[in-house]
Amino acid sequence: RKNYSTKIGIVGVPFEEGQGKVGVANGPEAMRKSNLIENIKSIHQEIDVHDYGDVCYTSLENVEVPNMRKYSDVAACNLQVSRTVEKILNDGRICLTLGGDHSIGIGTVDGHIKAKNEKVCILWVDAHADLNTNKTSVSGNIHGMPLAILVKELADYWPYLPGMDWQKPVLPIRNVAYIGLRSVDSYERLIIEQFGITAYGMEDVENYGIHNIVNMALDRIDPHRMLSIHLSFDIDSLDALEAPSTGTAVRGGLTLREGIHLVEQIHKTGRLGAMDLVEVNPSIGSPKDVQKTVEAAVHLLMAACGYTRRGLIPRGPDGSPIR
Ligand code: 4U7
Ligand code: MN
Ligand code: MN
Ligand code: MN
Repeated sequence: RKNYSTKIGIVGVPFEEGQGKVGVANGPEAMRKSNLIENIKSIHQEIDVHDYGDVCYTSLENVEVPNMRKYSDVAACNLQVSRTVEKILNDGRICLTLGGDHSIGIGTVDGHIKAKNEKVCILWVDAHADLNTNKTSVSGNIHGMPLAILVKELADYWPYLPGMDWQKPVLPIRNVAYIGLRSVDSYERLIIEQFGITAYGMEDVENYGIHNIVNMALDRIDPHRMLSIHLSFDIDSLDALEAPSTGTAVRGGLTLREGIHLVEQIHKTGRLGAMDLVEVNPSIGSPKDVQKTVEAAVHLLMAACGYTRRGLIPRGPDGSPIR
């Protein structure tokens, strides 16, 4: 039986130390100022949305790991992210996390895995694979590493990560699928091939269409249709024309229509557990660029809550449509 939860929890993570550009920490504020909460409330009457505010953290002692910039901030912030996501899910809500850069995916996925006793699959919608370790990364930016930190199969490729003992790499790589890839580093590609990770790039979207790609991804990562779905949506999966205000824009990406369709389709499974909307940077581009990008993000988040482009069907007290 499908469970279209009407209980939503929102948390902001104003965090930008996972990459080098200033401004992505203001993503949550930009989405809230664009009336995110009010828009979600207006989807239908039964929606019950609670805003848990922004995650705060205090950086502990300054630990360092080679080629991981701002490591101690990332470790400290993600502990709080994980705890908050776990709590929101345990409150019986779908958890929407507003980033922030994509390094916060470490905490959101970890919290989801803890709340659902590992019964989780991951849909990573991104232009990039975010699968570097500190040994393969050319940038040292941790927003390019979250999946490599989370998956079980890559645990041996990491040195000891101090201050991250709360995070166990228990995620099976077969429960992860990518959609939207078009900028993959050579060591990331090697890992994808070696482990046979389900990975659909833009050429696959062109060949099969977004609807089939989503079904193909779910067939692979959740064949029995019983796992809680974690949708980690990097706004740079969208074409740079539709989401220009992001730190690592890549042209030739998903249209907003394809992005919205994907999220609507995941909502319709009734198994969406948590969604991240990351990498919106209001300091990049013109005011029009920022507005475009933030509006795209808000629409994607609304689709996760059941907003459809067909419009609202008025329903009576028993939930049946009034004609
Ligand atoms: B994002 C990159 F080298 N792979 O590791 C890296 F191309 O969260 C980019 O997907 C990472 O935006 C992009 O720095 C991380 C680079
Ligand atoms: Mn990413
Ligand atoms: Mn990306
Ligand atoms: Mn990025």
